[in-house]
Amino acid sequence: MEQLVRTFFNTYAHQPDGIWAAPGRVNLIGEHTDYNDGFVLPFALPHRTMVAAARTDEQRWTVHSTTTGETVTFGPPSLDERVPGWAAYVAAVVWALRDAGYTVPGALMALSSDVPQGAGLSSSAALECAVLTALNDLGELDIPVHERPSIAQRAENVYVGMPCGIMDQSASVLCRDGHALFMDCADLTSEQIPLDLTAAGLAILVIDTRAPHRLVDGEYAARRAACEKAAKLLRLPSLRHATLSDLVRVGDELLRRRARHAITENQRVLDTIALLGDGKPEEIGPLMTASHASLRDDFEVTVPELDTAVEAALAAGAHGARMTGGGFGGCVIALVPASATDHVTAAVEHAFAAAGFGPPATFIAVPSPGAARIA
Ligand code: GAF
Repeated sequence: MEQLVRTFFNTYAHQPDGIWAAPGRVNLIGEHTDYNDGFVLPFALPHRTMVAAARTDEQRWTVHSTTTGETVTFGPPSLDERVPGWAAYVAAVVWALRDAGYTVPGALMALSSDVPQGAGLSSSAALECAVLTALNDLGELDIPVHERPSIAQRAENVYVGMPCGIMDQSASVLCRDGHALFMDCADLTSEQIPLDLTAAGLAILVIDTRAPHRLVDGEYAARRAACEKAAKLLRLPSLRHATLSDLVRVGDELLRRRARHAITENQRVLDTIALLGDGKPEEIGPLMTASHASLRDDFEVTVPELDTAVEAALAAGAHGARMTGGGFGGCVIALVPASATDHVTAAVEHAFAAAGFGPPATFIAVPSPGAARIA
């Protein structure tokens, strides 16, 4: 934080009005369900994007990235003239706020982040939600908290052009310390689910495969389109309303598998919630592993690095393991006995070396708070 304030001062020659932060996330279960009006269960990571910001009287926004060292200035962002690169996410939020009818204050901003980028841990949503929270406070916009994820999602869908669902922005805004966020993406209602893994002698080990995202945008959009096509075929508003017995009416084998993932994954989220409610967190492991198998076989969004990490973690004693996030690279989460963390980590590292993959990065995920002003 001190470093960020120093950078802000060196860039703009005065102090920021405050510092805001918003986290990345892992998703415990409920993958590729958000845009099907389904259920998700993410929790926020301690990794976050911080924004030091000061209000100005002009309709201009200047933003400095401590990652790239660049400073970018833009006027009111328009869809015809996009701001390029990382600053597009900042411009996107300003655009979406203005589009939603808010009078957005001009601002000077400096950003820093420890959310790994391109790892499927929602670094884009962390950036969007940190900027949105800062602008809300600087401009005293009083945006109801439950409306903020949709504005950030619209920024990404329309301005950036990524057709993501609502999960990541919801996690970044709404998550609470020590809890996972159970959300129904059909009506956007949510419930905070206590997740005290330490008390249960468990840990969620995050394994960042560092596999480069392959074709992620096009493939993500293709999965979303396939789900929408399957729902349309079934004459349903979304796959949320489909059941396994409907699948015989989907003639196309590929669409059938895509739909089957969305249907079975929703049930796995509900089963996970039930087990957590019964105080049996270690028993969610098989549901996580089944989720991974479905994402691998039916939804086809895994890559060999993700499958290898899951298999190695399970073989080394994890209760369950699955890819988390959009897939095509990124991270695996493994539910492990806390005492077995080092053993599972070593086993995954060994399997990666044997397969000729570069070394993975690992850390323990601790359920952390959502977006807020921190100074
Ligand atoms: C990405 C998207 F941004 C989310 O909306 C969600 O669809 C996820 O992939 C898959 O569950 O993180």
